[in-house]
Amino acid sequence: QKDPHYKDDRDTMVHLFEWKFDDIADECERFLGPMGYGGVQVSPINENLIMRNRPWYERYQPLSFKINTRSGNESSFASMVKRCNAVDVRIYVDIVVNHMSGDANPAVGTGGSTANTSSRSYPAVPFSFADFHQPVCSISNYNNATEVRNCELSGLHDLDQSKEYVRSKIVEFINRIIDLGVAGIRVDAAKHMWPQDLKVIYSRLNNLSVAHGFPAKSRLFIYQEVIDLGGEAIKKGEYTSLGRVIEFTFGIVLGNFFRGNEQLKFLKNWGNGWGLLPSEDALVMIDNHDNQRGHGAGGATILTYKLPKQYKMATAFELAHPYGTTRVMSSFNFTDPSIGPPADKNGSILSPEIDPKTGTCKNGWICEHRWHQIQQMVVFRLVAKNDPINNWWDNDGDQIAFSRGSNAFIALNNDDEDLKQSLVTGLPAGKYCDVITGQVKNNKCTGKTVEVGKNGVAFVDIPASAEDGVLAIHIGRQS
Ligand code: QV4
Ligand code: CA
Repeated sequence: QKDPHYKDDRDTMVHLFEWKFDDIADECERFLGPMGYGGVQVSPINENLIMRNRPWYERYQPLSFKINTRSGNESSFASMVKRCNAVDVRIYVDIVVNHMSGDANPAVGTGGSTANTSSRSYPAVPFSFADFHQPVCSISNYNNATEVRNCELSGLHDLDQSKEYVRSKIVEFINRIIDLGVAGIRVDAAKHMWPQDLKVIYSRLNNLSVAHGFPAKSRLFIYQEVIDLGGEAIKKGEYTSLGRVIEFTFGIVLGNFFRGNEQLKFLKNWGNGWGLLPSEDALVMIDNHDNQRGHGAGGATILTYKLPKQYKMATAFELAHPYGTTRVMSSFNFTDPSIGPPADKNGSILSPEIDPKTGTCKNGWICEHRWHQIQQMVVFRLVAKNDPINNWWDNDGDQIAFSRGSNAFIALNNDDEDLKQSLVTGLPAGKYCDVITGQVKNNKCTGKTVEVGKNGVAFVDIPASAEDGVLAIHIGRQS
């Protein structure tokens, strides 16, 4: 349950936050598949409460398990999963099963279902009063594990997963999407559910669909949202026997580093230790849909697309480092942290428009996953394979470099001084194209060419004023 089931030697998933299913399918075929991405996390797919002004977070207030949201319906979902699997890109669904909606009157869903929220009546499932934790209480003390799991998170009506009927409805929903060909789930608010209840639910899930191309007896990839920065009653380690856990410390610490608050040289032993989970238990990112806008944990240290140079450096480090299963965020532009995705007057989500020249997105979509530097680091990661970090170098300050075995080499400069150094790259002798400043086009490198000598040494030059403080070369891009 910790294996993302990437096809062949693919790597890294992207969260296409709030994208429509048809657009995701197109993106799998025209970009993610060809580029080497391993999978896509999609926003919650089951029917949610329609809220005034359509904030993004309405999708975390379920009204039923019907697949019907602003991203599409069950048939467009099924077709997306098929089309993405066909180009070797896996689909992961964000599952919201800790709770249903908060109070709303009237409560009408994206699939037309209604609910009487104050009496906990959700006829489209159906759930009723007895399926929710009682007595009703709200979470305020995170030092009390029972309160965190049995009370309401921000007024969201809290399902009781110890009840057989509740379990059966959750299992039925997840099994339905397994049979449609998904490879995994993000378990929203896992911290707010008892591990023993989740264990029972997970144990009843079907194997992945052989009809959709998964090897026999493959188990669903499970990664759980348990925010544990230390100091609370609930520990991330309580969930690692069940699946992976999203390691929130990762992006917070790296955000702090690449904002310049810590010297990069201290990243030499980054990974296990550092208060991070063991690598094989962790799913990591620089930012997510919550903490990029001040929800969840992390606050102002989180780096986002809004600080592009530092963000790309932190992402390059994430993808170059062997720790964890990596996820890349793909956002829409916002200033108001509540605002939903780009939409028309009727609230229908707009498709991202892609600039044919640059391959970047327009009309409100940021598409970090298409940024040249990020997309190229995804390739770097799959070329690096499982090779260890070798040839670590630092200037005793904010300049670092390391190789991944003899497949790939990266240098980062977060210093006020230029980086101009002969460094051991670990790579075979030859001419390499720096994938950050350019690419190989018609057999020519459009960016910096790096010459590695017979001894594996190359001259590395990253000016302090460079647009990107990164240089990255690997055996897949020689010129
Ligand atoms: C408000 C008040 C409450 C009051 C309630 C009563 O704040 O005090 O009890 O009204 O009516 C929205 C609003 C929130 C509102 C709530 C109910 O922001 O103010 O409560 O709706 O109407 C997302 C957003 C939340 C949003 C929620 C539901 O982040 O702001 O709440 O969706 O729309 C913790 C958890 C972690 C969680 C994180 C944000 O441990 O699990 O907080 N992260 C996940 C998701 C996240 C999502 C949820 C959980 C809930 O990643 O996106 O919350 O599904 O760290
Ligand atoms: Ca709960």
